[in-house]
Amino acid sequence: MIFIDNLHSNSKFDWVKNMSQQLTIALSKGRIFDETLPMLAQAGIVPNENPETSRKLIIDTNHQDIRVVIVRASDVPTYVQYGAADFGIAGKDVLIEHGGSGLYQPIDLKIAQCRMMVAVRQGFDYRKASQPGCRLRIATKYPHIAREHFASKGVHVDIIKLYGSMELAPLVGLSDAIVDLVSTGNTLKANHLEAVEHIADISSRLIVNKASLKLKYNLIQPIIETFKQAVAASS
Ligand code: PRT
Ligand code: MG
Repeated sequence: MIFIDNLHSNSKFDWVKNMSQQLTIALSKGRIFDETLPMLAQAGIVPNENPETSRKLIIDTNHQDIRVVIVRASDVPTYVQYGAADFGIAGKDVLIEHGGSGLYQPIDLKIAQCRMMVAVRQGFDYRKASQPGCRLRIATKYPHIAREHFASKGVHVDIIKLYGSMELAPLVGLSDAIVDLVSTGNTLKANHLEAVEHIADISSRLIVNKASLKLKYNLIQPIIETFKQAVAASS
């Protein structure tokens, strides 16, 4: 409730309220929205609707000056970078691909955790196929991460950019391997694929527009503090 007190009683920052009172939070629906809700609640912010059941893209909250915009997970950094949202939450996978420019990333929220992996058809001889000097076809939604990974191993790759269902690519001969996120491993198993290489541990970060942080400091800083406390309490 620190946040609510600041919002209403910190007269020192009244000029900020007069200048631009609205705070816009960019979230993707699904796991990030679900895992962010408890942290927002600790900061005293409660969305009025559930994006899974509502078709609205702008969701009001219990504060008339705070709203949530629902965007694709990979679009969250773009909304925050251009200031269309003051802050948002995005996976490290998305942030690496985006480049993170213009974004302040104060906290690893440790939510939506998973691993970026290389996976192949069960029985495919990946060790042999990925010797330095070899050439592999990789299907992925993450061309930047995949390119960096194989460059560091000295393996030549042809990257095939996909937007979803990467698991299909090796099954129909589109690629030798995929670079994708793995959480339980059930999707790989159901499609007779296996993970053969770990690239990175992934979790979601709070991202803040740098100008918003300066101009709306008294609104945003207490939220950052509350999120930090929530992460510390859960780890
Ligand atoms: O789904 P959409 O195409 O709209 O976008 P998105 O996939 O980017 O969004 P969303 O909401 O699915 O994921 C948002 C963020 O959650 C990602 O950017 C990751 O940081 C994080 N995250 C955590 C995951 C997973 N776990 C995950 N398991 N994102 C995707 N997956 C997918 C994975 O791509 C694979 O298809 O789930 C499948 C594997 O799951 P398991 O449990 O079967 O291993
Ligand atoms: Mg998804």
